[in-house]
Amino acid sequence: MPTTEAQQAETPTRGRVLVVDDDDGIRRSFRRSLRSAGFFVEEAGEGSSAVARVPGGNFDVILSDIDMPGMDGIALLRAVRELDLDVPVVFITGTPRVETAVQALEHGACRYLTKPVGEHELVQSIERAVQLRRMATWRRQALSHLGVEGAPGFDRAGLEAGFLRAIDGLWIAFQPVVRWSAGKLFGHEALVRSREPSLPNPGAILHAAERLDRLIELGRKIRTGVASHLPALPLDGCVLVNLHPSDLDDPDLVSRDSPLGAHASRIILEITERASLDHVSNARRQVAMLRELGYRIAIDDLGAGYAGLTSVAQLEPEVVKLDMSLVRNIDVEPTKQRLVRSMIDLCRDMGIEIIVEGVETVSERDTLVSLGADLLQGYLFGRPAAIPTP
Ligand code: G
Ligand code: MN
Repeated sequence: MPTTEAQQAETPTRGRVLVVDDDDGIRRSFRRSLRSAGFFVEEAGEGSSAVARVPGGNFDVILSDIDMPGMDGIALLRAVRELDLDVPVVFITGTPRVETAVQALEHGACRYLTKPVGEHELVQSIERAVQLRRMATWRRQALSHLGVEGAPGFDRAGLEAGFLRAIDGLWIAFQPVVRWSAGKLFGHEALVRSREPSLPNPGAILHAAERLDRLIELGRKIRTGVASHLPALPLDGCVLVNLHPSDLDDPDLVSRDSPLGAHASRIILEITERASLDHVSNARRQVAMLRELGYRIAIDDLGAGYAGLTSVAQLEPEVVKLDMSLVRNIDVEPTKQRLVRSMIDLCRDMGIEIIVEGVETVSERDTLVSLGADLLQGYLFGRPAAIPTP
């Protein structure tokens, strides 16, 4: 039974959704599905009145049609991004087109659904978008507390001890990247690992380093570790090394005498698209210096974050790495296929090499190859593993 406006206001909700569609019937049906799933729903029949509701509307997600008279969905998304950087926007369209899908991605839309959308798919997509919204808010709050001594639960001494043990037990795993058409190895990605149980994964180590203001030290330790393995890796293959944005502030990175300096022509430095480069004062200049030293630059995790393609425009990388979230189940998801194909075409036009990450099944691989992908990485080809020292 559909919930009324009054009931809506009383019941705790699973999230606040703004539904934008010029078709009354479709809007009504979305409203019905979402309300009975426990969401609070507000509606707008066109783009500009939707934008007017965003400030103060406290929406967790905006669900919008793309083709609407007046302000269309893409213009709506642009206007919304000026007001709120985080609110996820889910598009639904009856006429899917690659151009609009790419524009949607560029402006940070989080899903692109094709009509007709089943009730289950609709509710699930909105649920995921609400989770994204909450994670973004949570992350922002967490970041604003980082390193604040005396903040609840901040045990600096304990964290420091764990971090030192992690640094001591640090080791580097390597995962192959293959060039499928040639049946050859393209290179390896270096991935940091630790033996410290309190910091069990790279994310935890990096987070600890952030809180302790020791990112530079960690970055140097990782790069020294990578360099020590270079003699054991094939000379004609490249080595992909992940940077944290703050590594770009480290003078050691741009020094010819740094551990990787002598091997720069073999090294591709990955800069993640998940983190903002805004606070790195001179990212572009540092990247230009890295190029002068002979390094190539890759944008990592493309398609995973909100930043869209701005990092590609800012840094003009030689390589981009498509995030594995675009790969998972690509064999059965036509929307992902269209997006990945257009990203591949776009990169080819711009002369950028594209590596697709996280390929796990033969069927994902075959779909990717049929879409034009050639450089592939993932468990299907090899898990990250230790390289025996020579
Ligand atoms: O952010 P970045 O792309 O550098 O992270 C790569 C991470 O993904 C590594 O920690 C690696 O272990 C993991 N990884 C590599 N290949 C696969 C894969 O095929 N599937 C999954 N789920 N994870 C992978
Ligand atoms: Mn990476």
